[in-house]
Amino acid sequence: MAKKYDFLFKLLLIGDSGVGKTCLIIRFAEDNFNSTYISTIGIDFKVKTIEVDGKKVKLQVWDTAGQERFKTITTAYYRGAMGIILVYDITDEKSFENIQNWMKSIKENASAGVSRMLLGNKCDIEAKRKVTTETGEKLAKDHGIRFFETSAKSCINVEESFLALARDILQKASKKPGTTGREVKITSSTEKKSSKCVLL
Ligand SMILES: Nc1nc2c(ncn2[C@@H]2O[C@H](COP(=O)(O)OP(=O)(O)OP(=O)(O)O)[C@@H](O)[C@H]2O)c(=O)[nH]1
Ligand SMILES: *[C@@H]1O[C@H](CO)[C@@H](O)[C@H](O)[C@H]1NC(C)=O
Ligand SMILES: *[C@@H]1O[C@H](CO)[C@@H](O)[C@H](O)[C@H]1NC(C)=O
Ligand SMILES: [Mg+2]
Repeated sequence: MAKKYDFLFKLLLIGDSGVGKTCLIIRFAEDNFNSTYISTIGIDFKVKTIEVDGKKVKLQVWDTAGQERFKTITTAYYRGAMGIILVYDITDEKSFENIQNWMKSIKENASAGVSRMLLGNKCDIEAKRKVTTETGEKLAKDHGIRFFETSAKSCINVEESFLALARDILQKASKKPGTTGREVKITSSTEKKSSKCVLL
């Protein structure tokens, strides 16, 4: 009987509509990309088990709709999140400016001590870049959080960023036992090994 996972972490992605939250989650969980844009309605989630420092960590990744009309539904999910990933689009200045509003939402609705991370997505379209890497880095530094530029399409820093956030949460959990979602499940089922990024 093998342990299925050692820890269960709930993560949440937020950010303006169209920045690529759903695509990042699909790239991470299924290693796939489809450029057909289907805007998320309300909330959805995917799971993936990864290995962090020798521990099996099951990530339950919640995908929120960026559209304003879903704000009431989506903010209700902030409280249960151990990690919140703020996403903007490097080709869309407005989505970057709005990060401060998403930060405010976290402050109002998430648990104190939630781990945050900032992602500048769509870094594959350098020609249309509006937000410099330095600008993104500076904002993250001001908030004392991690920063990555990612591409769900070209598979850049997707797995790396999720892993980094999971590691931060794991380290917090080890320091304060009993305060996060440690769960040990004894089952005999085996899970599919995570695939490496495949460009389609
Ligand atoms: N070039 C490029 N396009 C991307 C990338 N990620 C997402 N897109 C495109 O951006 C559009 C929006 O992506 P979604 O993942 O649906 O955006 P979202 O943030 O989930 O949007 P909402 O669900 O409305 O909040 C789609 O047409 C994607 O194909 C990327 O890394 N590079
Ligand atoms: C992409 O998604 C759309 C909508 O779900 C679907 O019709 C299309 O076949 C998909 N494309 C590929 C290449 O899978
Ligand atoms: C989020 O915070 C705002 C401001 O404090 C509050 O009005 C709203 O009810 C909160 N939403 C949830 C779902 O708790
Ligand atoms: Mg979406």
